[in-house]
Amino acid sequence: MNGPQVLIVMGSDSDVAIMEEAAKVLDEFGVAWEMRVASAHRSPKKAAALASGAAGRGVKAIIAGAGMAAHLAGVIAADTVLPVIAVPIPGGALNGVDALYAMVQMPGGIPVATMAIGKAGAKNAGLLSVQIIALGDSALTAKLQEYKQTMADEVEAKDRALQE
Ligand code: RP5
Repeated sequence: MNGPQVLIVMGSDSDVAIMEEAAKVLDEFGVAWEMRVASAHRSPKKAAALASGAAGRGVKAIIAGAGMAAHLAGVIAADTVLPVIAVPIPGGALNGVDALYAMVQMPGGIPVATMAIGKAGAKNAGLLSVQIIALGDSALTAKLQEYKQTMADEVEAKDRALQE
């Protein structure tokens, strides 16, 4: 199947600048993705249709980013058995804390893996979806190991530079 392995959904096009951090990571690992806008509040039928149709299209994980009263990840999780990863978007009066609480406080039975607020969260959502796909892909697992080693090498280089 040549379709996307990761579906990135966001509540508004105003979320793109944050959510593209997830797409960058997926590009780095050669994982195909698709980015869509669908709102839990403004277009709930579209959000549900994207969720229920994802598995049949070969999608392995869904990343959902939203701000304010961020119900999108939960709404997506209600309509799929695929893993759903949530990214709280900063902004508004509470600067993402509202979205974090809405996403992380899912009732028992509907899990959503909630990341940090903002760009770090979007980047980690990309990485977590790569890790999920890598469970059945040894080449991707090797790339993840290389990625971690590169991070460790960078820290080591910085530490060495401080000793000079
Ligand atoms: C949420 O409301 C979106 O995810 C976005 O973060 C926030 C504001 O949306 P816009 O008014 O910019 O479209 O649904």
